[in-house]
Amino acid sequence: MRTAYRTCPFCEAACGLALTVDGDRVTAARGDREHVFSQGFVCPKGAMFGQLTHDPDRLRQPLVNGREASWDEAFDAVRAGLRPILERYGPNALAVYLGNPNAHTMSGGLYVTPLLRALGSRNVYSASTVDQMPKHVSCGYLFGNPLIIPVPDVDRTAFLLILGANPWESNGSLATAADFPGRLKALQARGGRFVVVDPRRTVTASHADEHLFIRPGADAFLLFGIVHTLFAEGLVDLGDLAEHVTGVDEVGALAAGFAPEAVADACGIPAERIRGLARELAAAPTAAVYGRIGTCTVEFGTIASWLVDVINILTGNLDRPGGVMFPLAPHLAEEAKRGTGFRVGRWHSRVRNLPEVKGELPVATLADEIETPGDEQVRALLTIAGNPVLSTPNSGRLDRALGGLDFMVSIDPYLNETTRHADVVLPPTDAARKGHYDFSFLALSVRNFAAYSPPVLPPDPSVPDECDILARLTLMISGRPDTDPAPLHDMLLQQALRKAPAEIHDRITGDHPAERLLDVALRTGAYGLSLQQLLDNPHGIDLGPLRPRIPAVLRTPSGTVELVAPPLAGETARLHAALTRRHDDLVLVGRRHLRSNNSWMHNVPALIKGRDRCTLQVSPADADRLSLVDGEPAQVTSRAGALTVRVEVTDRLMPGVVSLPHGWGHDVPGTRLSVAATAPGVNSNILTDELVIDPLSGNSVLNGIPVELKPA
Ligand SMILES: Nc1nc2c(c(=O)[nH]1)N[C@H]1C(S)=C(S)[C@@H](COP(=O)(O)OP(=O)(O)OC[C@H]3O[C@@H](n4cnc5c(=O)[nH]c(N)nc54)[C@H](O)[C@@H]3O)O[C@H]1N2
Ligand SMILES: Nc1nc2c(c(=O)[nH]1)N[C@H]1C(S)=C(S)[C@@H](COP(=O)(O)OP(=O)(O)OC[C@H]3O[C@@H](n4cnc5c(=O)[nH]c(N)nc54)[C@H](O)[C@@H]3O)O[C@H]1N2
Ligand code: SF4
Ligand SMILES: [Mo]
Repeated sequence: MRTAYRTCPFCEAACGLALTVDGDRVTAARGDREHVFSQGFVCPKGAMFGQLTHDPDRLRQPLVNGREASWDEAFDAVRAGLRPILERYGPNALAVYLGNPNAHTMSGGLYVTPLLRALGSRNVYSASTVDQMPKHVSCGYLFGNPLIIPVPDVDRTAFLLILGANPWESNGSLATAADFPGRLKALQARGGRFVVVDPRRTVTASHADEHLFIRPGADAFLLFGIVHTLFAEGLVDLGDLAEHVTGVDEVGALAAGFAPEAVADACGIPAERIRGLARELAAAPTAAVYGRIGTCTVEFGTIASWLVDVINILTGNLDRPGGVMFPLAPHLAEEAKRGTGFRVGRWHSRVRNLPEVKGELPVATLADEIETPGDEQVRALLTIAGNPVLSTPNSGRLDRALGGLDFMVSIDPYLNETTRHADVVLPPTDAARKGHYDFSFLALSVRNFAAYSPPVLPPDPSVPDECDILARLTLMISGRPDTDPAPLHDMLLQQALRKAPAEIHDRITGDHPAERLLDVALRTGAYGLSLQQLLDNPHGIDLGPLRPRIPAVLRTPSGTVELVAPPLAGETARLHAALTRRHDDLVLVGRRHLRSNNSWMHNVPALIKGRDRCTLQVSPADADRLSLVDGEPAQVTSRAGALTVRVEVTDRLMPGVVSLPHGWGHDVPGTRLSVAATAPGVNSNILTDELVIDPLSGNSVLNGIPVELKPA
């Protein structure tokens, strides 16, 4: 028995785990008390690291047409399936869907981009357009690069306004903060305050100093009401930031039509309270506004995400301690250079003419591209670490569309609702046999730190590493011999070294291709670290609190924070017109539970035991009005679909709003999820509508879905 230390790969919090390893099994997982960032924090999902690793339902061999096959047979089948389609119809006939865990694996960080380059398809889709794409777009316009995203400095702020996020259960997103609950408690203990805006009284809201219900989809109105007040009451004060910001007067002009009185009814929040929030944000010694899923997955998601930072800027809180700041990850270099700015629409989707954003198209239109005949029709699909049949809007339609593909291949450890459609499933090794470095989340962390975890268990000779799987596919797609992934590994290393100073070339170390690429990035990164230093520090290396980075971080053409890009001004006019829309009687929002992670952790007994969590939460007022009884089934109908689910009456919901979690619905035939099937729940995305999107980002609308409800 030994103890091994490893970063938890399951959510964005990046907690350090201390794993007990007995032979080739991980028998226990607890929080690593010495970890520089998480200091022993662990949640129930991280504690199940061993159970997830050794889940008997995990695939350990590829499946070809549903039967177990050798890896050579499986790659032969992929070649035989893809080659005729690519030769006859070209690269756009093969679509790729990238799921959330790609942000949590080194293969996702290092090997997906080369694969997409080799393929050259315009049909690239990902979970980003059911998640955070509005934030990328708003930051792209403001700062010139969609990956430059400021995070709330929770450890030093005096006032935190949280909109549409429930970090007590999610542990945060686009803000890596292990033990988010502890950090919020510490904020209160040092005399600070935090306010939550959410149509549901979440666990986070119940710990907050104040909770405000808001009508789903209305955050952009609320935030404009705050901006209006800042201007009307002379509270705009950019402080040291002033010389680096352009467009302040233009924002004031855009806000003119959104006085608190004008937006109050649309938000369901009194005008005086909106004004009060503006005054508190302006008066606080430091303040941060933070918005997440509830502000992104709505029709005006980009405007809301933008206004979050507009307020941070107008109150002088961008890039200062206690406000919102830009992390500096150890694999990235700090260099001041003029940017070319951010643009979208380098190509458009074929059927709905939706613009490309960050190299991808909205997943809300994937079914259109598969179903609609034509030259450029999508005929084949590659999914990597994704379950779009449960996670994307109108998933009933997508489920049917996948059944009509000519060929589908999935890289995934589970035979689930999506991969059951695949002709070939390629299962990667489990997390215990992978090294781990957070390329995505160290760039979003509320404190700068570095951590690398080498594999905890030795490689399993019968299961290739995910980097090898992706390398072989990349070679195959380039029409090169693909039985050995090494030529691609070598090519990527040479590419990385070409940009690195000559003196580090002979110093690169690493047992694995991904480790060597990481070593190059660390040595050329901001802190001049090396792989060996990270290996020598299994509890991580603390790199200190966030530091101001403006102007070096900016990549706009002007070199300033550009407050009002033309697309945002245009969208503001559309938002203003929506002020007078009639409210829907009843709308659906989602929710997350501490023991669940999107769609793929319901096969661990300890995570699903206890009472049914996939219930439709309804307020007492709505239950009365609609004759719904707690514990009884109700039928829910939307434009896209209908389902029957058990009702849970709770005063945590704002009247007029009902809530159902996503990621459930494990009762379809053809999967291998024996535990999940015992408590399948229902798929909330049967109800969400693929036809409504946030036009600036292409993000799906997953909250505020109009529904009808009746006893079943
Ligand atoms: N209605 C509604 N829908 C939502 C949301 C919502 O709030 N409401 N949230 C959205 C959000 S934020 C997200 S991120 C998406 C998630 O959407 P997806 O990424 O499509 O779904 P996941 O459930 O995360 O599925 C992850 C898949 O990766 C597999 N997997 C796990 N680990 C690995 C690995 O190491 N390698 C590989 N290759 N595969 C692996 C799992 O088996 C699973 O099939 O869902 C979105 N959908
Ligand atoms: N336990 C657990 N942790 C997770 C995940 C998980 O599935 N389970 N998923 C991970 C992923 S991929 C992500 S992206 C993050 C997401 O992290 P969060 O954004 O913190 O997670 P959610 O619980 O979806 O919080 C969204 C909140 O928005 C509210 N809301 C809905 N509509 C609106 C609206 O219009 N306005 C406002 N103001 N609020 C609204 C909902 O009621 C909900 O409380 O969590 C990550 N962590
Ligand atoms: S909060 Fe996230 S990173 Fe931390 S243990 Fe839980 S799942 Fe893992
Ligand atoms: Mo997400």
